[in-house]
Amino acid sequence: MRNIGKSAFSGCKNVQAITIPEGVTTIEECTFQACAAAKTLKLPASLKQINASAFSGLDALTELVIPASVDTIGTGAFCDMGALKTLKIEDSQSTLKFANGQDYGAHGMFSYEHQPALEEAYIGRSWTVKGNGLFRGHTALTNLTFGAKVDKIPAESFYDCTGLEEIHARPTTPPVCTGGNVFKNVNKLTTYLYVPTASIDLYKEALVWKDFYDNIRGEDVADADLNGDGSINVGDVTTLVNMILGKTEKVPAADLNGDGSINVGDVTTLVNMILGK
Ligand SMILES: [Ca+2]
Ligand SMILES: [Ca+2]
Repeated sequence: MRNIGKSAFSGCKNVQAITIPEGVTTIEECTFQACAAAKTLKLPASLKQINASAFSGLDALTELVIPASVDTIGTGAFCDMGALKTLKIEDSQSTLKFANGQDYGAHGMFSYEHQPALEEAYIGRSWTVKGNGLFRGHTALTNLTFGAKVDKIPAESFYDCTGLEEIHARPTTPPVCTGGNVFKNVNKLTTYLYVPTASIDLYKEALVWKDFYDNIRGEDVADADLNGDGSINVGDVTTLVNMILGKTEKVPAADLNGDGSINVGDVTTLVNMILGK
């Protein structure tokens, strides 16, 4: 199965869980619209395209994960998700394309009106959007994280996100903010910005990020994809061993077991991760 037909499950009010099988590449318009009882949604790693209103009205869903494979998201695909608490857009080197942003009338993508319970967002890749900032005016959002692969942030993306308390930026190079309005009206005195310790000075000099100057803190997060190729496998073991042998520079992300040093214990942790233990 590659494709699920337009409106195929639209209005299925008793569906509690939606799992879309591996191999599916496109979710057509309105496919799962108003499946208001669905508490879980599992999207496959094969998915490329989510069309307009595909999941709008999933009013019981609390968590949404957008797989790294997705490259386009249609108008209002995630509207009216009253219970949605966390959003995760998985890490990818490629850019995610949104059909529209907040200023598209009632069809805005992520807005307080559509996901009033959304507190936490993890964005693992760069994105483009038609219209104004993707999350503009999303006052419920308190905790925002950018994955290490994000390299630019479009204008007005978080304009008026006045509820923000913590921003975690994982990229070692500060993402380029298009224009100065990315965090307009976000309180720079009460919102903390956490960045990799070795990059604090870079963030203190970078456009937009420097506005958080006094509230920039160091935070190093373990990341097993040590060679940065998007998957965790034997290649990362090689990179880690080279770090331990002094052939490659050690990075804080390599402390996978969190004991404060980078040594053979981290190799064990990594091998166990690869073996799924
Ligand atoms: Ca890797
Ligand atoms: Ca360690």
